[in-house]
Amino acid sequence: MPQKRVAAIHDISGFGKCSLTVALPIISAAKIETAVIPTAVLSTHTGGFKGYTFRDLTEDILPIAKHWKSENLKFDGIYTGYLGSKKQVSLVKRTINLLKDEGTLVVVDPVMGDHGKLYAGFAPDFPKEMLTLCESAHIIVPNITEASFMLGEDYLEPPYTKEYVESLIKRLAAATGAQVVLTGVCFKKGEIGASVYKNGEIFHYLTEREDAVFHGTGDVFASALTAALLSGKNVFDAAKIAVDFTVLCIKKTLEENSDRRYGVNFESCLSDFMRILE
Ligand code: PXL
Repeated sequence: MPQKRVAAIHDISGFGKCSLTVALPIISAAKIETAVIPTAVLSTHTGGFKGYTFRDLTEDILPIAKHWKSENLKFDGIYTGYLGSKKQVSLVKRTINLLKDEGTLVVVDPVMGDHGKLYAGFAPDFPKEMLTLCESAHIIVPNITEASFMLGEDYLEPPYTKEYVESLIKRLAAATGAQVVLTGVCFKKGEIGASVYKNGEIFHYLTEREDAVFHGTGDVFASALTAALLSGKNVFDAAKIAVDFTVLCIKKTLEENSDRRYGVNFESCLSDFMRILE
């Protein structure tokens, strides 16, 4: 089989293990080529560091895509994550249209917030804009905060009822036309997982939660999901693999007493990830 190729469109946060510094190694570990369109270069991510640098690369997004198009490069997948502005959202929509063909799987992670709050720098009307990018996707990967904000609703604290989670994913699927992999699902204390909606079918996968919140785990999850999908797994199996991998990374990180802003030790878990995909 020819090697698969993904275009990953995210920022580079130089320190703090998220976005491209997580997507590149995880998707590469699945033996998939990962071409990148960096949307910005930051010294660190924006979650808890003060005084970070931010080099905006908005003006480079479309020229990079047009150059790739002129070179006739083909992509099996396009995977988008953190985007810093409404303008970037609109340029990334155009980029997807330029680079995709019938066989291209488009995965949009509408990275905007967590635990009921938008990340630093996002205005309250940003989720509505992100929803329009989700319409370009085959699969979207919001957490509960992003899902509820895109639907114009208040965030609710876990645990959730099945009815609430199923209503969220069904309404997001109807609004976007995409399959939905919802993260941060929890029906009772002590568990964490994901719910998947595809063509009217719903699947929940929950596992034991570690009592810790690390930065970048959403990107670890979505990168693992994208890698598993392009390795031929169906969306239900891919979601299960991504949940297990993310929880394993958190467990491994808890063996050391590290700063939560520094992200997870996913590197130590890549060999397990590769084995699962074989
Ligand atoms: O992990 C999501 C993410 C990605 N990139 C940047 C961020 C964040 C979350 O805060 O700040 C720059």
